[in-house]
Amino acid sequence: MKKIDINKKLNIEEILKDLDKYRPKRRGWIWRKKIPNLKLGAFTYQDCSESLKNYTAIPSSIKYFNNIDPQPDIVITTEIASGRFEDDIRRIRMAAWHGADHIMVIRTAGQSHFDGLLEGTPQGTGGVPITRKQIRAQRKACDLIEEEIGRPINYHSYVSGIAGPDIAVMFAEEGVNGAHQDPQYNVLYRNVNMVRSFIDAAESKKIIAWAEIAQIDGAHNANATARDAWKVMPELMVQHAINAIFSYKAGIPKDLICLSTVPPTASPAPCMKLDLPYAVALRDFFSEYRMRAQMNTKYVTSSSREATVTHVMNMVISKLTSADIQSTITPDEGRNVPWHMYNIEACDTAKQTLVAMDDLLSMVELKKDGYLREQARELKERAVLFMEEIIEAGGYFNSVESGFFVDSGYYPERNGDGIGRKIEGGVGAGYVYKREENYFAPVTAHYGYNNVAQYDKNAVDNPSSLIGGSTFECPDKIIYIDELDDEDNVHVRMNENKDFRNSNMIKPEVEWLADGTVQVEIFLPVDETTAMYAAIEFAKKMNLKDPEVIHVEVMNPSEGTRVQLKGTLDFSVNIDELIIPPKVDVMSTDEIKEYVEKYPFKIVAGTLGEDEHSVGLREVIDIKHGGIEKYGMEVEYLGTSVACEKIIDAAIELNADVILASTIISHNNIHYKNMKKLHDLATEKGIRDKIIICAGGTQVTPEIAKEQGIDQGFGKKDRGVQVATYLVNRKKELIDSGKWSS
Ligand code: Z97
Repeated sequence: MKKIDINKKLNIEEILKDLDKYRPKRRGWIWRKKIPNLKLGAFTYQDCSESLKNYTAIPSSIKYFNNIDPQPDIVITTEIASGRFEDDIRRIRMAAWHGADHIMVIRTAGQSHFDGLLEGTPQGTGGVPITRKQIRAQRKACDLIEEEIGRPINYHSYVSGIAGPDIAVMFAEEGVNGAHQDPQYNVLYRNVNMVRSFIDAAESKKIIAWAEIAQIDGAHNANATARDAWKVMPELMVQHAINAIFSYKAGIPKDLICLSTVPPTASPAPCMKLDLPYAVALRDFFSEYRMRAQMNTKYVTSSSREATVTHVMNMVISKLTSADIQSTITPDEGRNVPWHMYNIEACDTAKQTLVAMDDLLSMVELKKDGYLREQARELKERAVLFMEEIIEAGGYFNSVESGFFVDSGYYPERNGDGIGRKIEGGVGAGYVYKREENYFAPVTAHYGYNNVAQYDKNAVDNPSSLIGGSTFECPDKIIYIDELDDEDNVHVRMNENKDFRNSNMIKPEVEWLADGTVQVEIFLPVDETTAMYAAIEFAKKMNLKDPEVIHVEVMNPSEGTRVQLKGTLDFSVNIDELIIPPKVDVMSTDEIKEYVEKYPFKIVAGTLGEDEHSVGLREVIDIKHGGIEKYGMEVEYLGTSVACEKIIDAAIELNADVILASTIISHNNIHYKNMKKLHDLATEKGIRDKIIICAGGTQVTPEIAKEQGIDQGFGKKDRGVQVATYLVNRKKELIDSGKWSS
């Protein structure tokens, strides 16, 4: 398989080629490798892991920290859910570059009710229907991307619903590394029959164990479903307990059993007082297991700002209680717009926040007594009480039938509004049969009674040896079915947008290549309702098709409202027709400083003639505005309206090697005249070849400046760094060419 060219787009056609023969490079979940005392740039990190080969650092790093990209030791998840797996592959690559190493593929709505495996690549809504082809293509892409970034990627989806065991088998065959598996999820939220769910779970968990898949449970769904999420904390612990011990007994090692923890509440509730004791109680109970920390999505709205704060607060808890996997849910949850940029933004939020708290636990300790511990103890006691009540009621099935779960009461109080399911009811009821006495499955990773000895006593521990290996041991036995649907398949979809694939034509995109979607942010000085309707009108006039408000926030009921809307554009841009001016490279702060230290600069500066406009020049000079002083260049500022003669005399007197003159006024072409005058005077006084003369101003360009005989001109967009870069390069040039002695 060809490696990815890091400077090129992923070639999806190439990934789809020969998929029938593709085998995943590895199986099993991989944790990050922690590197204590990791030195990066000016800093030493304690809770970071191996750095990436290729990455995109957060913006401040690119600008101020030499592009370092410390990777926390916690695995970072991103959820991929556009409905088209071919576009999600591109999103996986972007997310991986930003620090995600756990790619969770959301299944299409209600897939739990499909009673078998789907084939092909149907387009989904709210996720993709999980099929072998999609999984294989994405695992293949992950295999390539992980080489590119230099870190393993854990690929993940869901083993649930009626076809749970079938999916587990396919995941094991295809090298899937993580999976949600929790029969309680099926029972409570998908109304799958409970007996069937638990039997299926036993088989699925056995297979998950064989494939060394990390398992995440489903307790957090109670949190998201409950009316008041903080009231179901004891029940969440009970659900974790049931699935954790079940999984362990089915053979999954404890360090691959991950509790899906969610801080139950969010600000404006005093969330730390509720969420932290809960997290501590959970760690007390389940210290041998792993914690997958998901953010609170229950109280997420369409405000991306608010969601980000919740996410960050949740990560404080993750850090204080040492979570192992950090999820990154985004405003997508509140808006139902799973867009590339929000996936990536949330990965950056996680990375930035976790790195910010590096080594926090060496400075801060959770109190061993007082409110935190009392509260944690109280929660644990109520959880134990809940579990005892389940046993009293005759076990889990009876307690579900009695509506114990997701009740809105503050346990042990019950409001009688829990989710009740019938033992004999639900989807798939009545399809559980006792295995026959001679039942036999030639599968080593098989759960429960499997009458092998009658065939071969030596094969008892390895039943698949009787058929020369099952698909797990002999992947060549896997039957790969390609697209069966002529209309809904990846080739048809890619043909529809082929004009935008590796071409010079581009269109905006948020989820699918060339979907044309854009987001517009508008502030209108009116109330909420008026603003929403007015925003749609503005969007229509901007030629946006199907405009839709996705977020609205009142700034003040009378003064105005902020509206975010989305819409689509039905035109494209030809990038070959763009006129892009060549990029002027600027030097890094360190590079300039280093040079200035070796070759100091003495600069005289002022605004010329009768020009009183000093703001631009001051910005170029002053350290506070990022001006050239910050690089150690010494500047003698002569003030405003300085005569050309005076600047030249000052330069001679101070033995300066640079003159920076500002000339904003341009009537009568006075700026031309003054620049020329500077050059002429310097020549007259015999210093022209000893001095670099630069001028700046709104009407100044390098061409105009040079025409007047001076060295360089700077315009509106130039700042200190452009001027400093030029001065360093020019001085180097003069020294290298022997015109100046060093
Ligand atoms: C998370 N944001 O990170 P279906 N089994 C379990 C689940 O939790 C889920 C499914 C199956 C969430 C992920 C919600 N969880 C989204 C234990 C879904 C999926 O394909 O929707 O039928 O089942 O956990």
